[in-house]
Amino acid sequence: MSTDAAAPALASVETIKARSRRLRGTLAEGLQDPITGALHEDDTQLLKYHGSYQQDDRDLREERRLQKLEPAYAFMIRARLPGGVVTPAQWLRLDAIARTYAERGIRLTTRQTVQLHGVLKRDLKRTLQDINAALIDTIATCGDINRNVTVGANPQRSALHAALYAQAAALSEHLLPRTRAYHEIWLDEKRVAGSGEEEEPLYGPAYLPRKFKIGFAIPPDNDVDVLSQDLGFVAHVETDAVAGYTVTVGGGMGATAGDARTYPRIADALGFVRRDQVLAVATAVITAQRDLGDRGDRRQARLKYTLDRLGLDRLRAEVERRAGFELQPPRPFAFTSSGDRFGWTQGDDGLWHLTLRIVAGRLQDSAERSHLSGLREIAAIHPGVFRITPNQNLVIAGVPGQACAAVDALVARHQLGDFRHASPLQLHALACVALPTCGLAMAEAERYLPDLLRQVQALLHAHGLGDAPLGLRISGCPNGCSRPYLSEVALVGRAPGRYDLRLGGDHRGQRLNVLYRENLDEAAVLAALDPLLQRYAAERAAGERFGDFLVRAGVVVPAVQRT
Ligand code: SRM
Ligand code: SF4
Repeated sequence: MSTDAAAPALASVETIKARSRRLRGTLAEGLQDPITGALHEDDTQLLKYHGSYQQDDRDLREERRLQKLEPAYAFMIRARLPGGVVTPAQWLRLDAIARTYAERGIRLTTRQTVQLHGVLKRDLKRTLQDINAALIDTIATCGDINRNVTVGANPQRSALHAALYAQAAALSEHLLPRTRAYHEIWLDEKRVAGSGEEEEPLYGPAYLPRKFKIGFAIPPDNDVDVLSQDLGFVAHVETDAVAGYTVTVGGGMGATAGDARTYPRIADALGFVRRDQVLAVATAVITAQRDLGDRGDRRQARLKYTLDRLGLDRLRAEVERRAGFELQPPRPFAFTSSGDRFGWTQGDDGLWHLTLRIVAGRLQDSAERSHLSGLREIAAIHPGVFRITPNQNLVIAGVPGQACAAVDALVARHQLGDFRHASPLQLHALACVALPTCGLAMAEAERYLPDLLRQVQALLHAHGLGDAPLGLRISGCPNGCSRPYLSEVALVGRAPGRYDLRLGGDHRGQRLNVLYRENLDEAAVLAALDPLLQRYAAERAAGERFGDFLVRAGVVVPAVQRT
């Protein structure tokens, strides 16, 4: 057998990356083609590394097909905002850009950043230029590369948050690709000799085998769902300063329907590092995954599968060899919640922080509410920053005591204060974007969330559980963008109007839920929940959460729990 025949087949995306002249492809040419609203097929893969996806409006797909028109192509843009921090000046620019070029306002994501949807090809370059003019870029927010780095956003320990944010921002910079493709294509930087051949010392010419995600958690809060990240840093605090981090590896949510080789996975603790070792250990984990990850099968390419193939000890040895130091044993940590704290909190810096509930992260002006207008007015008077949470919510962070009343008045006027009336179920629910923009959606999620919550809330009321905290997450497909596999109750889309019902996650992000019933419509979901809620109301222990009760009562048997 020849060596070639024995080598694993390279996924076609690998070939596209390797031949792309460091992510350039023919993107610049394709942008100028006025005949189509789309880009060349290979370039749509490369575009992701520049922070954008080509999509089409799925509500219009069939109608346009019948009219023999090309799909209604438009682009989603994702910003790079480590830790979700945006200044008021930047917010005002993003708001103006969204109103000028995008549809459906601003979307806060589960990775603490903003997405714009519906940008037309002819406006794509100008939109990216305007975003960069706000001193925000979109580099590496998508694609097989390190993505937006998340940081716990709960505000009560502001000094600590500042330290972690600085560390995460530095790491995000350190992990950027070195190609100048982004600057040439979107920002008109001049091509120079060597353009297209830049060294990529960290990533190499074909970048990573698959996407890569990093999060920093500040116990006891686990709002970043740190155990769902490829690489996690759990902060250990001694005398009010970060002494170092327990490093976790191999988390991931994505699964493919019908492919049992794919699964959500909770990360394992790899070891403990000091603060000054973060860059080195991250580089070592990423290069290990670069060299040892599966490039022949994209469904097996995430770090979680590399880890399961190698085993934790071998991966640790690889990481230590590459980092040039030994990791200390992991230290114990405990989380109490993966949700946000709503309302005003005073930080240890004496300033005030207001966390607003933004349903499914969608900020829009409509007949009922004026979210964008309200945030514009707040940005105009706000001396602090905005902080997006990994639960799709928004913190107005760093408000001096004397300015709180003015912020409150604007929040009330523009109905940004839903959190004051919402039930725990409504406050903490997450939904991914799904239809009409997501090309992978099998069912509704964001658009269905309010309706679904009304139905489940009615069921809770019927059992006297109206105020019971219940974590519910819904995704339009098994990829799990709302991290549904960590939720007490999850709906995972399988087909229009049909969902797998999963139960028994905890509310701390430390236990995966379990498939309870497959492919249910709404009536069947509610019918399945009804007797379980009835039992919960009658049999729960004081303070016991629904997910924990289901496990204790033996309704579901969880596979893994990390404590
Ligand atoms: Fe995601 C793909 C939206 C967080 C797992 N995700 C997509 C795409 C880009 C669809 C596509 O590939 O064509 C979705 C675009 C929809 C749209 O119209 O905007 C999409 N993902 C989102 C967002 C916007 C969901 C949200 O409602 O907030 C989140 C944006 C994050 C960001 O700002 O960077 C988002 N995606 C996540 C998360 C949660 C997280 O990272 O904390 C996950 C699970 C964690 C993980 O990665 O394991 C996630 N998205 C996926 C996957 C499955 C990956 C896998 O290993 O199998 C895909 C599909 C893929 O990569 O092939 C995907
Ligand atoms: Fe799209 Fe599926 Fe992610 Fe939802 S979970 S945004 S449907 S890829």
